Amino acid sequence: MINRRKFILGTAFTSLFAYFGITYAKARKSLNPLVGAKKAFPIVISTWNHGLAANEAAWEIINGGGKAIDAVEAGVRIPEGDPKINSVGFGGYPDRDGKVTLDACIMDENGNCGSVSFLQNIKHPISVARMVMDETPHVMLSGAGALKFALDNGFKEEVLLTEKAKRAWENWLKTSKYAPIINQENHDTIGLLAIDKNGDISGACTTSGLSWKLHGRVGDSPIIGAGMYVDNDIGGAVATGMGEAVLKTLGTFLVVELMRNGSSPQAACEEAVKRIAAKQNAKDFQVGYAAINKSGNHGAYCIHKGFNYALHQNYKNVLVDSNYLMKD
Ligand code: SD4
Repeated sequence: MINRRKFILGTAFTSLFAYFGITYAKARKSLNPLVGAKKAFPIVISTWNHGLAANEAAWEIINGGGKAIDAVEAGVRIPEGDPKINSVGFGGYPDRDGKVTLDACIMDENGNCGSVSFLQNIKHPISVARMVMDETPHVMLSGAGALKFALDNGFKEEVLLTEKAKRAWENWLKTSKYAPIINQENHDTIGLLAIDKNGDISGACTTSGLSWKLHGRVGDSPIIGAGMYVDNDIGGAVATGMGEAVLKTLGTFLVVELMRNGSSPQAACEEAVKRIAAKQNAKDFQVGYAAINKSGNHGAYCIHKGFNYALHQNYKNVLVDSNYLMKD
């Protein structure tokens, strides 16, 4: 027979557990606004119109049950290998000395990351960055060291300066006027984020950087937290445009931290763009951000009209114009 005392004690304990359970759930929700949010993944999002083809390659992997980290690498390899794209990998416009120098980084759901900067003559810098992540105790390799690492690991040295890019460079040499150009040729660095069916997030970013830059210049794209950042508990962000402006604000880290503190991906991208415009003269340069949160909601924002992004969600792959800050 249950005596009265035991019964009262049992009820009290049950109530206490229930109270703390609810309080804990509430606290967790207030700490992380995404707990309990409706899921909108798998999703792939990437910068500019060359993102459409990249998204397709990434989606194929994710849709087949593959991991986000494999999808983001496969996705950005498409523009890297396309000689018609003048801002990424093979066919990228060179620096002022006629050298194509490449920057790339990659990050997985466990916070592992790899990066290469100032890498020459390797068509797929993202795969070298992946190898830095997977096979070394380091995060970043640069210049001659990155090239040696790539060659030691089976990558082939190739000429990346196409005839078209060479002609554009020779044309530029006639005046050698260096001015940042807004939305150069309407396509640029590719930054790509994906959430796989498991809900895991990864990101990749790869570029030949600003055309006609000083030899040795490295932009935001290979810097974790500048060109790209992922936190599997929160979301991810990618950046494109004037790398110096992104570097000065560690833009993608900022976007993810804003989301951690409760901002939607859209609000976080807007705040990060405003942070640049508040302290830098952003009249003549472009920066664009795209972001996703853990539930698969996305956002994007940029300084000037012209930035667009490719979104693959619900089995549709579409190009979307980003809203922008400077309306006139
Ligand atoms: C860089 N953010 O090297 C890259 C390139 C880019 O518009 O996106 N240019 O600064």
